[in-house]
Amino acid sequence: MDLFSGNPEQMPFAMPRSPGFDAVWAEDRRGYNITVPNGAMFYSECFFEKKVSDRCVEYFQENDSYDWKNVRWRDVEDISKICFKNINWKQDNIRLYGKTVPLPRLTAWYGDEGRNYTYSGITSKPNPWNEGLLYIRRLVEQDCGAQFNSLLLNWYRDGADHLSWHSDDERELGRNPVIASANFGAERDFVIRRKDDKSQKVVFPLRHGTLLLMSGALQHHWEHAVPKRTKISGSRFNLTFRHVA
Ligand SMILES: O=C(O)CCC(=O)C(=O)O
Repeated sequence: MDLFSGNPEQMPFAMPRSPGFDAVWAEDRRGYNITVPNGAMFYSECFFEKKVSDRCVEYFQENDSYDWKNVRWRDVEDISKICFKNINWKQDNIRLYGKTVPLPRLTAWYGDEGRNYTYSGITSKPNPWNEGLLYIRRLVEQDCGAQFNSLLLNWYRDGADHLSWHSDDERELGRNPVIASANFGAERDFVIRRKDDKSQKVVFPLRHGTLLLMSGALQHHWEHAVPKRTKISGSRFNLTFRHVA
């Protein structure tokens, strides 16, 4: 696929050089307004100040059992035995080819009471918001002008943890949902591909402090994934803010 990357010195991702694809720098928001056929996105590489991002990585891991800076979380057998100070992490299981297997990442669901959410066949009852998560939500809402009542946190303990192709098109998210993705810790690729032409792909590097917004009809025409990156040893935390009806 022929790609362009605007000013190659500055643009952190490459866009297909085809009709319907564009990325325009928005100085006021310090990010790119992105158009893809049947979808819109916004990408701000350094949306969160470094000190906020650093504190988030600590906040998500603080616990009563391990020094988060030195533990290899992959080796911790039973995450449910650890008392995390701020986030109620859980290891879900899914059915795959007739077998029950652990989801290849840890998750936590937060939100307004009663906003239950089902995805990958798992129904999650939200944990109540806490100060740290509300602080991040405020920053995101102020920038994008949307309101969110629900949040899914994903913890990729290392590059073996990943997320398979899917779109966030559950009915309770509404017709053309705005979804805001806040990213902390290790850099990982976030890949979108068209549902009706899987060769059309765009790769966005999501870094420590990056904000990515997805909107328009994107969820109907595109799917996304976070592929394995076996060389990555560090944790990555992803927060997707949503509005659940
Ligand atoms: O980790 C990410 O960047 C994506 C998360 C996501 O798409 C999801 O949880 O549905």
